[in-house]
Amino acid sequence: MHTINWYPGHMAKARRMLEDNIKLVDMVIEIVDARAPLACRNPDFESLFKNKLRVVVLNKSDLSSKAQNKAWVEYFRKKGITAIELVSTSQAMRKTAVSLIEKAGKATVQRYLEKGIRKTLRAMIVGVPNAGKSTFINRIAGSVRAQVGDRPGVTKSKQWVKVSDYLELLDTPGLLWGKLENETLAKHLAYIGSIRDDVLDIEEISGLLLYDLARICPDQLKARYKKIDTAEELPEEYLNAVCRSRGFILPGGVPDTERAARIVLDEYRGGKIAAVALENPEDDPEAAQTAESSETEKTDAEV
Ligand SMILES: Nc1nc2c(ncn2[C@@H]2O[C@H](COP(=O)(O)OP(=O)(O)O)[C@@H](O)[C@H]2O)c(=O)[nH]1
Ligand SMILES: [Mg+2]
Repeated sequence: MHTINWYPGHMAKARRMLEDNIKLVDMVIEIVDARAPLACRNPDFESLFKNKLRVVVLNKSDLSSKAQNKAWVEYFRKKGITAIELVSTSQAMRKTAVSLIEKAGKATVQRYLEKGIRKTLRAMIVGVPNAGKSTFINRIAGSVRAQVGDRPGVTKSKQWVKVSDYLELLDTPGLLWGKLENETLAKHLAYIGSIRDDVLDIEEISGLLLYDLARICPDQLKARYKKIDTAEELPEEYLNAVCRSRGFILPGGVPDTERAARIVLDEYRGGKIAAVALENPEDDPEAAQTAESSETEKTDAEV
């Protein structure tokens, strides 16, 4: 798709920063959007995060379906990676997140204890833009944030948030690039707001989103935008139908497709259209390959 010919210049810089920060941590917590876990991840992670404890957070799980969240947790479990569904915006998430992180680090902490070392595990949050990294960190940090920042020797730029007795979290998240080389997955990244809208043709993107949603969740789409015909084959016609549904008509009877495009993207990203994922585990093009290598990955990750 020519719409997303975006090479992220700032991503190259983000990657260098990430590589530096990775050296400081024992654990990497990947925040992915539960609606598009494949798009949010990248094959580079395997080498980048080698020898690190790893946890995947299916964030915004409130914007997907229970069954799909469950299937994704299972998908990661088979790869030897602990995953949980989370809603980072919810007050109640702290307890769930902390127990997950503790569980993932437990064996390592135990190994150190056996050698007489009281190890403080250090973790960092990584994820594509808009996945919910800042929200996650703020929730986890809560009121303990100030206390940690005051510790001597902690510079302003690298602050550690104490999560539990033996876990600290780097308060600056690492920015990751998603799967831009795959057109379908790049499109998903645009839908979920991980690619800046100012480098996108938002009318084209929202037309494509509506077209895809007409196939994934036609009833909910029609409930939201009454004039949509879910059998329509032309993406741009979906946007015109939204204009008619909402009365976005400019003087002269011209549909205000730009306004409709912004509204559709906002409503989709805010979870107002349907609680459903764009991707399912069986969409993984590397699924077959992964099944074969899952044994070796498992021993690495289950430390
Ligand atoms: N519905 C929902 N929205 C979330 C969740 N987590 C984060 N958000 C929203 O997603 C947007 C991006 O979050 P942010 O933490 O800034 O993402 P970052 O770019 O990865 O740091 C914000 O509007 C958050 O309120 C979640 O679990 N559910
Ligand atoms: Mg942020």
